[in-house]
Amino acid sequence: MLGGSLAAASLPVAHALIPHESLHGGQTAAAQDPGHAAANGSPAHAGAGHRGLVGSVDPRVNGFDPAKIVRDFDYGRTRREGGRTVREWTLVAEDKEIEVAPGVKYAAWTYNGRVPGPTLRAREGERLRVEFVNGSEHPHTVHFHGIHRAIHDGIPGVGPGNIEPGDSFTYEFDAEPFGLHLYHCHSTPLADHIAKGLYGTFIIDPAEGRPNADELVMVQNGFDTNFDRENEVYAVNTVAFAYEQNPIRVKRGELVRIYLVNLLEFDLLNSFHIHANFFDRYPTGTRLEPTEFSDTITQGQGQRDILELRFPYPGKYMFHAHVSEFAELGWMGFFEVVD
Ligand SMILES: [Cu+2]
Repeated sequence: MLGGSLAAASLPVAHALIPHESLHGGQTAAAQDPGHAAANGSPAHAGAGHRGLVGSVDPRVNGFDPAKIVRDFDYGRTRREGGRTVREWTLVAEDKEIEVAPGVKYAAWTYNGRVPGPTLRAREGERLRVEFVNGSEHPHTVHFHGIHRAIHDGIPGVGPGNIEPGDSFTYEFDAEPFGLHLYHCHSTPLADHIAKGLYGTFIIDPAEGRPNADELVMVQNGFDTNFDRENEVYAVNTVAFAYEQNPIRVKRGELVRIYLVNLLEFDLLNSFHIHANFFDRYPTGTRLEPTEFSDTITQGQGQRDILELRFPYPGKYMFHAHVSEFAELGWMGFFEVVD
């Protein structure tokens, strides 16, 4: 009873330690006044007082919902060819304005109308075909991480190179190695083509599979809303504070597997910290044995890890970037652990 009331009391305290006045105050000060923001060092801190939670991002406006993206795996279409499974997807590049925090619009470039793009999921050893259709106003590619031939590497100047607006190309390769990978546009300037939103998670399951779990995809990203090559908004799965407003519900005692990918541009490092718990870490997901048991990990750009954990107690548990500035600017959320 005492423990329960202490735990309950600690939540608002922990919450208050993470100020988020700037984004919740509506349009970021930085977006409207870059000079002022720069003078204050930490852009969106400038100007806005704590006005509390103002609105939320309507998923219908964006056409995608972080609450769904977190458990949305795209297995594509399969067929058998020569005794082998061939898995196919279509990715369409599309220019699209999205809302990354309440009132903060961003002129994104997307795969299939969403940021991050669909989480493509295959099994080790399959043949994969990805038809890329460029419906954007700009040349783009799709560069997959994995092992494949140069002409299917999706970079300018090799193989088909840049795919021009209106053109298409089908990338084809085998699903190897198993693990947690990513795909992104590789046109230049590279940082811009990635930061605009052309990226997604690419999972190759080991042939023997992994133990059953409640599986979650978390793509750490950010948005440079005033074109100063720094991010003003940070998130997992694009919408700042999405999982603070709408916590991720998980079951007590159940194995939770997080596919954590860092697709942040302009900042060298990102990090993930879970409160009141620890996880097993599988770097790049390419081995079946964890290498670390921790509550905080750091990832460079393009780095990713599979994290596995169970929550022993019910309640609300925070997770966030342990880069505190990122947490304050949107990269934080909660797990709601239920019986
Ligand atoms: Cu591009």
